[in-house]
Amino acid sequence: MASAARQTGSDPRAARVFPRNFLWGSATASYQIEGAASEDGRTPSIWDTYARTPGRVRNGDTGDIATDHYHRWREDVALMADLGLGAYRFSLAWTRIQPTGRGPAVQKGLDFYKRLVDELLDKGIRPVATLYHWDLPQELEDAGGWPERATAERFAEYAAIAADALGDRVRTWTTLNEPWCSAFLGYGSGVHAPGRTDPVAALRAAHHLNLAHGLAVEAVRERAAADAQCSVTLNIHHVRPLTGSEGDADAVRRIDALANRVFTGPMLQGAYPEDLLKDTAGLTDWSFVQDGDLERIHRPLDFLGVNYYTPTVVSEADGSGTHTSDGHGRSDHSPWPGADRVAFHQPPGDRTAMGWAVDPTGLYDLLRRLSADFPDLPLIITENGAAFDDYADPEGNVNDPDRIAYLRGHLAAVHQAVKDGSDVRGYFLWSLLDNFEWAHGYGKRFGAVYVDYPTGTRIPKASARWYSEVARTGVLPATD
Ligand code: GCO
Repeated sequence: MASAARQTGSDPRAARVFPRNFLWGSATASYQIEGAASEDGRTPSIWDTYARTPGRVRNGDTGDIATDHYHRWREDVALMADLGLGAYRFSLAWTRIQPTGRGPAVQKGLDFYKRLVDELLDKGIRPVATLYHWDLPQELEDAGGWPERATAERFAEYAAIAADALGDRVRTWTTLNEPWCSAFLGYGSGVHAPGRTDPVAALRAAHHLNLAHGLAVEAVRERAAADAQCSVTLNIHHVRPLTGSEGDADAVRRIDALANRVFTGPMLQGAYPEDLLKDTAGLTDWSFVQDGDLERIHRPLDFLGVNYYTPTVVSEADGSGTHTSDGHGRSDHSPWPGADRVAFHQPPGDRTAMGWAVDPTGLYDLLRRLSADFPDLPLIITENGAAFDDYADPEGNVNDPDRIAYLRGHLAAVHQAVKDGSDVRGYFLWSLLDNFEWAHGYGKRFGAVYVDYPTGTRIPKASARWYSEVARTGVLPATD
């Protein structure tokens, strides 16, 4: 916070007023909250399989029950309405809609999302639907998964089904959430489902996710309302060099290519970056990119969704080091194909329960850079937030001053970026509820609302009240 203020020259004692139509929301994802893993025809996704594999997820936790949102959705929408939120970002579970990843839809699955969306609309909350937040149908993984082109084709069919069913109600669509994680953590380091560790498979997966995105945009645009907005959400890494050396600058370039430009290149500019192709030439010739793919991937978008938690610090290395301090989990396999000579460093500053450094200047810099690189593309922060070791006190209150400080600092950075010219249209707090934090299971609490897992009881934390006030007024209050 102090450093954000220093860098941006803003006065933390002044109230900050956000633009009038700024969207205030919260976000979740299907596998992390729904539970009801085998209800109404839902079949396993790669995350069900992964979570049930011993040793993969802390404590053996699975999403079988999660926050039981599949049964408590009405209560959860009421919570959002109480908090005065204007928008809700959620994801559709592919295997609830198409259990095998192919063929006709299951009506009960579609009906669940129709009811949810109707309830949101009834309460004046804008639904923002993500088609894919990492829960690939297991049957499609068994057929080869994202490294195979056919998976992108199946995704386009699923997107068409979803848009046919919900396109009259949902006006804001996101194709993929953080395809970097799907490709490089799922197929490179293996710390996410499906847990494969093959650098070439990771690069192939990245391309087929790009293709899936382009095909899905096409499918949604053909079917949804004429004013429907299409987007993708990327966890753009804000990469900083450890020192001012040339070698460290090159490490930044490499990681920026693998983390960011591998997606923004084809999606927003219609080409893979030359330096990425060169850096990975020892692994693959990229011949899986077929004629016409880049045109299909490069589709006009209405906004770019940006997820930001912490910056990434890198330096040049001799290749003997480890990539494990990149904040993405421990593995003997790197999620950075062709970047063996890069070392990752813990950025300075306070840490969240994830061990991630709290640094709002990273968000400010990232927004400014995106605005410079893509001046005509509006931005929405589709995730930002922090895990802390929250607990309910004997009176049943959950006080989370660290989360309030985190949100305050990051919202100040967003405000400053807007003031300096970035076209940021909204902010979604991750997350509405404590939920299944992937390989960390239920051990990490990101919610504005506390979940008592044994009973499913929801308790809005102090940060939920604080955020509610910001959302209602559009004003980030002065610190004192
Ligand atoms: C993400 C993830 C969320 C995580 C959050 C905290 O999109 O990274 O979508 O599902 O829970 O980022 O790690």
